[in-house]
Amino acid sequence: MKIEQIELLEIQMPLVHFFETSFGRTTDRRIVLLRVRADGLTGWGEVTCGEKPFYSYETPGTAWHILSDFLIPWALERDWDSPAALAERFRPVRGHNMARAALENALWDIESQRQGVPLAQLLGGTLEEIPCGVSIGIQNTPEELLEKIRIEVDAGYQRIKVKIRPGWDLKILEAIRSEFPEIRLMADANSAYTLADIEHLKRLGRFDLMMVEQPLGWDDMVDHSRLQRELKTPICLDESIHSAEDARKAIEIGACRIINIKLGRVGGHSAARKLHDLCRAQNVPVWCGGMLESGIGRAHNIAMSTLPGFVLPGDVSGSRRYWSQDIIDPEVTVSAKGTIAAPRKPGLGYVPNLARIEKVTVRKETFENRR
Ligand code: OSB
Ligand code: MG
Repeated sequence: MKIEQIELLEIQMPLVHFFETSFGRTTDRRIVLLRVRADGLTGWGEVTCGEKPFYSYETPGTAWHILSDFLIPWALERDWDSPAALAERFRPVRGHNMARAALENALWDIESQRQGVPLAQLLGGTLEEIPCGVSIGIQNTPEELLEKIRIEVDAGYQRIKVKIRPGWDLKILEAIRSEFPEIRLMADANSAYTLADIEHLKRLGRFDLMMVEQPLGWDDMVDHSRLQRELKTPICLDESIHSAEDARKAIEIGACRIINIKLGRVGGHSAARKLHDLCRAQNVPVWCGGMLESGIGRAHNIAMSTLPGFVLPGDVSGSRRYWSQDIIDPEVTVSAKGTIAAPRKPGLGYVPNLARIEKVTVRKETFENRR
């Protein structure tokens, strides 16, 4: 694969509804996209970091720096046999997984077009449709949250995840369960608690939650393993898992029973597949997390979610929940039974809407191959 040109673009789009977690509220998104031209084909990737270094240390600014000063020059220095070979070249960089994922994933898009198969198939995906859940942020009032849950349950989504933090947890879950006794429900704390809250967290056991996501430190596994021994509710790790190696260690010490895989957080499709394979061999269920992606990142998530170990509904949901108009055609839609059909066309299976992208682009830089 000979890369001819790489373009970095920053787009800005307001969310249809604010999204609030234990670390803050997001109303407007800034997203770095990457367009790669190679072998006469065009591939797209998305950097899935937040605007602020709260979920992880990466931001649009750090990603732009790491990509333009390191990863892009390396990608242009020679030809590549596969996207995995490029990912291997990135090894000297410590961390910055979301930056490297964007570039590697764009090459996966190109490679699947080159082979004339859907990206899902190239990755080894087998599911023809993926089960979908939604992640619902902290709202201004409990009533507004119940209203939001009602809308998503009626739309057919297979499970509801709500964000929790101290002061927005037991009472909220109590209210949800009294109105929705039967739904598949889980809670995501985004590291809002410590081991000192152990008695409090044990009370989550009353709500028949599928899991509690990342209750303790964003970089911790040891305390999570202590907590899991005391907790009936399965723990799912998100922030703490950056590789298959991390997953192996977490499983070995009993820090979780479920893992949320995010393409950006683990550094791209090659690493995500390794992590998936490891969890599958160990019978640890995985599901695909979300980062309020635009259509490009969402399409990559859909392809990954067709791998056979993605047995639980993920956070990959319809475009309309985020954007008045997404940047791909068609937009991502969800069936009445809460599934997204895996596209059957070669590549991502969704077409980037260039006019729409142009309209929301605020910064652009082009890197040409001069070899
Ligand atoms: O912890 O899963 C998370 C969004 C931004 C940062 C972290 C998380 C989330 C979500 C949203 O839960 C999932 C989505 O709808 O994209
Ligand atoms: Mg999470």
